[in-house]
Amino acid sequence: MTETMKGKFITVEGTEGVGKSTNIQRMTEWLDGRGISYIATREPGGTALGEKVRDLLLDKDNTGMAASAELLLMFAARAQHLEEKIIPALAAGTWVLCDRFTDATYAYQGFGRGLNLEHIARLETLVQGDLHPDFTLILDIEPELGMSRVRARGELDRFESEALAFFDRVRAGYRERASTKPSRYCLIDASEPLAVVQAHIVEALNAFVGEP
Ligand code: Z5A
Repeated sequence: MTETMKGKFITVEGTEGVGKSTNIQRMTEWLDGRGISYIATREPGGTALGEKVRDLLLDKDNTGMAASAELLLMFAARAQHLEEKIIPALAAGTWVLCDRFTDATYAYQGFGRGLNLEHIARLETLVQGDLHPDFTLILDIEPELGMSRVRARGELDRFESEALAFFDRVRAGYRERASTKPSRYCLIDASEPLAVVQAHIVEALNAFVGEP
C-alpha cells in the first residue's frame, strides 16, 4: 500500500465452496456497523471489462486455455480493476473489500497449475507496483468438503471442474503464503458451522482495527 492511500484494502481467499460469498456478506455488516465507507468487489471481474474476462476464464468450453494465457488474463482484469476501481476508492479513503486478489493467482496459477512463482511476482510488480492488501482472510477447508458444498449448488465452472488434487495444491499454496507473513494473513477453519466461522471473522476484523 502506498503512502497516499487512505482506505484499507481487505481481501478474502480460499478454495471452492469455502464460503467466501456468504462470509463477505457478514463482513459488509461489520463495516456498516462501524460506519466505514467501502466498496465490495471481486476478481476476476469488478469492472465491465474485467467481467468479460471473467466469463472467458470461467467458461468450461475453453478447455484448451494455456496456463500462461490464464495467468495473463487474470492480471489483465486486475490491471483494469486497479485503475478503474480499487486505486480511486482507496485514494478517496474508501475501504475495498475484494473477493479474491493476487493471492489467488499464486495459489491457483502458481501452486495449482505449476507456473513459475517468480514470473507471477514480476507481473504482480508490473501491475500493482507496491500496492498490496492490508489484510487477507484465508478461509481454509478440506477441498473435498468444499466441493461437496459447490456440487450441491449446481453446474460446475471451468475451475470447479478440476480434480481434487488440483485444489489440494491450491490449498497448500494458500497455507504457505499465510505462514510466511502472519501479520497480513488470517487463516480461519471454514469447515466449522457458519456461526463459528463468522465469530472468528469478526474477531479477526476487530483485531485488525485494534479493537478487543
Ligand atoms: N481465480 C484464479 O484462478 N486466479 C486468480 O487470480 C483469481 C481467481 C482472482 C472464480 O472465483 C475462479 O477464479 C476461482 C479461482 C479463480 N475458481 N473457481 N471456481 P470465484 O471466487 O468467483 O469462485 P468460487 O471460489 O467458486 O466462489 P463462490 O462460488 O463465490 O463460492 P464461495 O464464495 O466460496 O462459497 P459460498 O457461495 O459462500 O458458499 C458455498 C455453499 O456453502 C453455500 O451453499 C453456503 O451456504 C455454504 N456454506 C458456506 N459456509 C458454510 C459453513 N461454514 N458451513 C456449511 N455450509 C456453508
